[in-house]
Amino acid sequence: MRKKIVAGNWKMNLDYQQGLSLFSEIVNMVKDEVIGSQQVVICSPFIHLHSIAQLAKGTTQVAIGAQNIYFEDAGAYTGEVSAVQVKSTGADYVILGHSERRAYFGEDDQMLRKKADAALKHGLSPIFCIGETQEERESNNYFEVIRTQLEQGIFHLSGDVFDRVVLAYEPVWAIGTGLTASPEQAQEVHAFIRSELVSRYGQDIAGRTTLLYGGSCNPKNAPQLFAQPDIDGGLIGGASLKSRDFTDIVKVFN
Ligand code: 3PY
Repeated sequence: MRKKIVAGNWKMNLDYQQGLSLFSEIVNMVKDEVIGSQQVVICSPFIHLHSIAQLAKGTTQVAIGAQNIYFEDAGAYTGEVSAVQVKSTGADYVILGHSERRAYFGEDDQMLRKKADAALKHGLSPIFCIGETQEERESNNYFEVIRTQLEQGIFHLSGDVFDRVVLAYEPVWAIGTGLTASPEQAQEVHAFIRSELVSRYGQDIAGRTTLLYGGSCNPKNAPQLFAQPDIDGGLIGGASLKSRDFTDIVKVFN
């Protein structure tokens, strides 16, 4: 059985107090309302990590993640934050390769593979994002784009460490646009990713790998998306900033 995960990506939102309040609301709602074994992960800005990890103590259902790391462990890299530092806050996950980081901060597959190595070396599970742009979808070569992102960015890992990786399919054309992939479109790509996993790592690991859908996922579309056989949860942007919406998405797995 694969782990079902609903992860919130807060992006660069919420000041320190707002983050703590939202997190407390989410933890309380999860404690009161979530009856399944799904894992909730909140990926906050760095400023919240330590404090929300303290608030999460006592609940195994809510874990903490960062949204980025640098690949070196320490040193003269002004403004960067390492995997060692993130792990020391109490976080267990980190989002890597989000399309906003690829587009605005020039992160390419070569850099991402080093970040994935650093994350795993220091006990963080990467939530590794892949997905095609609108242009790539329209020109019908999105499978090739996704295959390249997997091969160049994450498939260098051996099977024993790959077991700790979560993949998130986030079509770039569905991020911050209000457009969502239809359940059929999302399932088509998830099934393709699963088949790539089978070719690279074999049936067992492919069957155990959690594949999330991300891109304007909300309480309305989540039930149909999560009902697809190869969709094991979501990476949630805007809707993760509202405790009710986010918890309703988590509860789809109840
Ligand atoms: C979105 O839903 O817009 C996201 O980018 C989730 O990571």
